[in-house]
Amino acid sequence: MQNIFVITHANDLDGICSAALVRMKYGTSTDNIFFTDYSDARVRYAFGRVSKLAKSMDSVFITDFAAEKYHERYFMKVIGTLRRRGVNVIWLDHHPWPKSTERIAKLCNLAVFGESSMCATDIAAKIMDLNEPGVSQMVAIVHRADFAIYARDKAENMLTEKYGTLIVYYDMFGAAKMNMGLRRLVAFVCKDKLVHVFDNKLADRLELESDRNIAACLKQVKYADKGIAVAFISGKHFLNKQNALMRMKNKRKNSIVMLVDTDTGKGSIRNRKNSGKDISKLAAVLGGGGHPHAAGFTLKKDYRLKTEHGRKSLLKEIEDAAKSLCLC
Ligand SMILES: [Mn+2]
Repeated sequence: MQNIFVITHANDLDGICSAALVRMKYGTSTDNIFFTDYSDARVRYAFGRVSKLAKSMDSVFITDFAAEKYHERYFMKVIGTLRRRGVNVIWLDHHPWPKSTERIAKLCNLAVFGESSMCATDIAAKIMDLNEPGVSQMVAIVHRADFAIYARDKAENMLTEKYGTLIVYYDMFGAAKMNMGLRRLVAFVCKDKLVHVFDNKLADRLELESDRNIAACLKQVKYADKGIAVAFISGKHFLNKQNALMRMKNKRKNSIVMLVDTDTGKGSIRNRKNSGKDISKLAAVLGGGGHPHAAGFTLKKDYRLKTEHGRKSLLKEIEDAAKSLCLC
C-alpha cells in the first residue's frame, strides 16, 4: 500500500492545518506526520525518520517549512535519496527561499515557495483542490492567523490564541513527545473541529496559566530606551510568547518589544509593521537573526541574567546597539 508522509512546521497553526489538509485528502495516518522547527536536532529527527520509513511509490509532503540555507546540503542529500528510491516529494511552502536552495526545489516532484500572499494552508487547499465549506472556513482563519491579521470576530482571535498556546505547550517537549501532542491537534482539526477548541480543557487550563504569567511579566517590563521594552522571563514559567509580545506591543505603544529567557539566554524581538525599522540587525548583534519585524537570538555572552546587575548590563548593551543601528 502506498503511504503518505508529512513533515510540517511545528510552531504555528499554518503548519498544523496544512498537515491536516493532507490527512483529509489522503487519509494519512497521524503516525506519519512529523513536526519540525528550524533547529538542527528537530530537522534531522523529522527528515531522518521519514527517510527511514518512506518506500518506493510513497509520497512525502513538506508543508509550511522553508528550505533554509543552513540545511541546504542536508536537504539535497535526503531529498535526493528519497527521489532515487522512487518516493514522490511535494514541498508546499510560502516563505521565500534563498537563491542557492532553489536547486532543492528542482529535485522535488513539485515545489511551491515564495508565495508571499498565501499561507501554506492556502497553497495546500489549492493544490489538493479542497474547497468544501468547512475547509474554506478553516483556511480563511489560518490565513488571518498566519498573516497576523486581527479578525473582526473576537471569538476568532481567541481561538487562534488558544491554538498558539497549545502549540507552545506541545512544543516544549523533545521531538518525539512533541510529535505525539501535535498529532492529536491535527486529528482534532481534521474532524471539522477547528472552531471547537473552546471545549478543550487542557487549552483552557494552559490559557489561564499563560495569562497569569504574562500579566506578571508585563508588570516587570524594563526599558533599554523609551521605545524598547524588555521583559525577562524564566523558561520554568509557561507562557505563550507570541501573546506576551503582542500585549507588550499594545501596552504604552512600545515600538520594539523583547522577551529574554533568563535561563537559556534566548530572546525574541518584535516591532511594529509600519515602523520601517529592521530589528533583525539588532538580533544579529545579540546572536541571531530573522525578519525585519520578527527576529530571535541566543545571547553569545553569559550576562548572568539571574542577577540584577546582569540584566542591567544587557539592557545597556541593547540600548547601545539600538543607537548605533539608528533604531531609537
Ligand atoms: Mn506559515
